[in-house]
Amino acid sequence: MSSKPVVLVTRKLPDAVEERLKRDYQPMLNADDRLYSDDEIVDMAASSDAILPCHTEKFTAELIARLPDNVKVIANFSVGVDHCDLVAAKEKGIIVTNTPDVLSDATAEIAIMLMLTAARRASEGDQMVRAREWRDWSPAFMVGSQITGKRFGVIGMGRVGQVTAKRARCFDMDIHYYNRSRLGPDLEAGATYHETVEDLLPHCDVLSIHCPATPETTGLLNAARLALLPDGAIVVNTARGGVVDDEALVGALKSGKLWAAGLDVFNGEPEDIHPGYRELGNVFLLPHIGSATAETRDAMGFRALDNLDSIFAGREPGDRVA
Ligand code: 8YV
Repeated sequence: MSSKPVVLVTRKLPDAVEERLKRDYQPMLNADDRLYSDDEIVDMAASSDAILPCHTEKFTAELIARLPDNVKVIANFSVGVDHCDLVAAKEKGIIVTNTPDVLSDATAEIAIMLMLTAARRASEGDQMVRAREWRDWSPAFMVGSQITGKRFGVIGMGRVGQVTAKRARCFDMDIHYYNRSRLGPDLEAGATYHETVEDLLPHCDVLSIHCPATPETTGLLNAARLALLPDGAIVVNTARGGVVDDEALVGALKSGKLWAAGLDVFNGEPEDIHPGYRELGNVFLLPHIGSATAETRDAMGFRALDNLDSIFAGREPGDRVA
């Protein structure tokens, strides 16, 4: 019987996922959950048939070129694949997969939470109570912006965008969206399609970003586009920081053009995010936890393993992206 494939697992994964890995593969686990350097990845890859990474490991063209030929697969534990140079992987004959679908509900929960926290001044309120600065109450105290019945705009109506729009409908919100292609009537579910981002923006009391980070979407939400939003709009980002021009967003939050923003993802995360965000009261900030629920983490791991199982059984994986 041939020996089980060796899988380099770059981060600590949920127990149930690691159990399945131990049952079906020879995993190289990262019990301490330490961030590996490129050199360490290359060293450990010398004896690996596959790598199971997270978005924390950047598979640049340079790193991919350094991987030994025995590495046949990069089975990501993530839906986003902007941390992988897919062209370089394809050229080297490495199969790349991701984990779509399974994190849509969890990410939609965070997007709705960010919308509400931004609208209702949760950062300021929480800070005030913790700092013992809450001294009074009046009808004018901590007045927020109500979202019920307002317009909810989505850039990128893929799986996460669709679930988030569905949840927003519970607040009687009117859904508008931009997507590279228009959805069929079933998936659109009454939402209004706009052919360009510029057409969409004037219709967004809340704008929620759900498109992938690609060269085309880098800096998409820039000063010119922010100016097209209605005054007092709210921006929510659970996709990738790269879609936003930080200087422009900070400027719009400072000037009062925007009411607030709720952000889970950042350029330069985790440590090197735009300093303006930390100083503003009208932003609610989270540390990239869109998919961080126990249920979803298990499902992401199992989905990555389903892809590996298919590949090592000689079948096409369900979620191949390169
Ligand atoms: C994950 C994400 O936590 O899957 C993605 O693309 O952004 C996150 O929800 C992370 O990427 C896991 O590697």
